[in-house]
Formats: sequence, structure tokens, C-alpha cells
Amino acid sequence: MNHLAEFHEHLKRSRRIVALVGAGLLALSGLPTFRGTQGLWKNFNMIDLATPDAFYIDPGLVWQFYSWRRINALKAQPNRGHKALAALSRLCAGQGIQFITINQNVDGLLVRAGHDTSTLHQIHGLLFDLRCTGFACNYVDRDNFEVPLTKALDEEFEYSSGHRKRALDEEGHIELPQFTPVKQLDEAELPQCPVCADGTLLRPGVVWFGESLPLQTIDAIDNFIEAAPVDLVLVIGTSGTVYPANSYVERIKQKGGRVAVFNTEIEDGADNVWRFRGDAEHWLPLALAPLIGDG
Ligand code: BV8
Repeated sequence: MNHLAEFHEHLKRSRRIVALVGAGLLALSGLPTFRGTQGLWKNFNMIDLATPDAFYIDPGLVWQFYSWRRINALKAQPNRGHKALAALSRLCAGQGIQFITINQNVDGLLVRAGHDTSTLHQIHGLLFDLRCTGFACNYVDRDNFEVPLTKALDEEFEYSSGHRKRALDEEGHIELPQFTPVKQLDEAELPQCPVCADGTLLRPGVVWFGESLPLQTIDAIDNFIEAAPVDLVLVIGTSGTVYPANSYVERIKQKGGRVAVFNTEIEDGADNVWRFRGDAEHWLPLALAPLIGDG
């Protein structure tokens, strides 16, 4: 516990704090992470579906994937980890602490947990924004929570927690979810741009692999990190494999910032990183208690 006490002392002295959030914060809200056995949807690797090529090749498949993500994100509830981070975001301004959250997740749960939206950077976008795929069209439909978006996307893909406890087959291997054929949808059955009105498809307002991040978001984060040394970066539920999200921690460390990792899987290290091994939902309220209270 002196580990926690030492962290608390630093937290109380910190004037500039960054939180970097990944899919691990979603785990206890019942949403899948991108890697490990949970990173699958109907036997498709989620990473392979989060690409422009996948959408170009089979927009119906990708829209079914994102419809499943939308439905499950709306069903999920913010957990105690979301709420602790949101509470921190709301009190910082009043206590003269400069704070931002860099959120890799696209499910909207931090907003629903009450996070100050002026300090929340959705670097990979949001499932509930839709964008036109037309080259010259800049139509965007923000905060669209409609379910289903079209009749063809009405199937409820249940992501039951049972998926997590995969049965073992006779050789003791983890059984992958039974492959269930995905419906073949044609473009006429998918969300279309009301402005183009010529069948041009809408796409989820997220950043796919191989696409650049929103420039104004990148600039805002760069400005925050470059303006003055960051005292503390909270690295919450992320494998740190996705660029450029994974580059921020090193930049903060190099300027003297301290690092606290909240993850179920953390390697040991002889450095001065605080390691909170376990569920982010358990550790975040304890770690942030000196500022957000024990509520
Ligand atoms: C860009 C939106 C440049 C979509 C997402 C080859 C080598 C290296 C890099 C690249 C490469 N090829 C391409 C790249 C760059 C690429 C990249 O990083 N690829 C990776 C796969 C190697 N990056 C990009 O393409 C980015 N753009 O670089 O632009 C550019 C410039 C100009 C012009 C063109 C291009 C864009 C990346 C954005 C991808 N979109 N999301 C969607 O969500 O559908 S990222 C997606 O992955 C999610 O947002 C998710 O957050 C993220 C996965 O990372 P994590 O959040 O870390 O999740 P993960 O499952 O990996 O880990 C979960 C962690 O939680 C684990 O550590 C686990 O132990 C822990 N955990 C589990 N349970 C708990 C827990 N922790 C605490 N408590 C628990 N209960």
C-alpha cells in the first residue's frame, strides 16, 4: 500500500495530468477489447474490420460489425473506472489542475459517465457520429443513437459475457465462437447520405487503421504536452500498440513526467512507474481518491 500512498503524494502535487485510455477500461462494462480472445466478432479479428479496405470490399459486413458495436455500447453502462476519471475531469479546473483525457475508445461511455467534454479528446472518433463517404461531401451526422440505422441492420448481435469464458474443446484449446454466417447486405440496405441523395454511403465516424487522426485533436494534444511539463500520465487499459496514441506516454516521460499504469497485464520493471495490476474499475477510484473523494 505504500506504493499507493507514494502515488497519492505525487497526485496531490500534480498540476498537469494526462489520462490515456484504451479498451481495457471497457472490459468490465461488457465490451470487448481489441486483442486476446475478446478481440473477435463472429470469428473476424476486429482489427481487420476497422480498416478502409474492409469497408471498400464489403461495406455490409463492416456495417454489421459497427451496428453490433453501437448496439452493445448503448447497452453497456459506464463502470466505476469511467466515473472516477469523469469525476477527476470535472474537478480539475476548480483546483487549478490542467487535465486532458486522450481516449482511444469510440463507445461514448466516458461522455455518459459525465466527463468534462472540453478536456476529452476522442482521438479515434465515435461510433455515434456518421460521415459521408462522398469525396466532395462533408456531411456529418453527430450523436446519432438510432438503432437500427436501417432495417437490414436490425439484427441484435448479442455480445454475451459468455463469450469471455470460452469453452475448451477436447484438446483443451479455447473454442472460438461458432462461426455464424453474416448476412450479405447490398449497399441499398446500408445508411446513405441524405445530402448526396444518390446512394452514397455513410460510414461510422471513427478513425480506421491506416487513416490519419483528426488534425485539430492531434494539435490540441500536442499543444497540451508541449506547453509545459506534464507531472503525471495515467495509462489506463491500453496495450500501447496503436500509434500515435502510444507515442504520448514516452513524450511525457522524456519531459520528466511520472507514469501510472492501470492494467490487468503489466510486466515488472525496475523503473519508477507506478503499476496498478488489476481491473481499472477497481484501482482508479482508489488511486484518484485524494482528489475525487472516497465516494
Ligand atoms: C495513423 C477506431 C498515420 C476504430 C481505432 C505497422 C507497424 C506499426 C504501426 C502501424 C503499422 N501499420 C499501420 C500502423 C499505424 C496504425 C497502428 O498503430 N496499427 C497497429 C495495429 C500496429 N495506426 C494507424 O493507422 C492510426 N493512424 O497512424 O495515421 C497516417 C497519417 C497520414 C495519412 C494516413 C495515415 C489510426 C489508428 C486508429 C485505429 N482505430 N479505433 C474502432 O474502434 O473500431 S484503434 C482501436 O484499437 C480502438 O480504438 C482501441 O482502443 C485500440 C486498441 O488499443 P487498446 O485500446 O490498447 O486495446 P487493446 O485491446 O489492444 O488492449 C486492451 C488492454 O487492456 C490490454 O493491455 C489488456 O491487458 C488491458 N485490459 C483488459 N481488461 C482490463 C484491462 N486493463 C484494465 N482493466 C481491465 N479490466
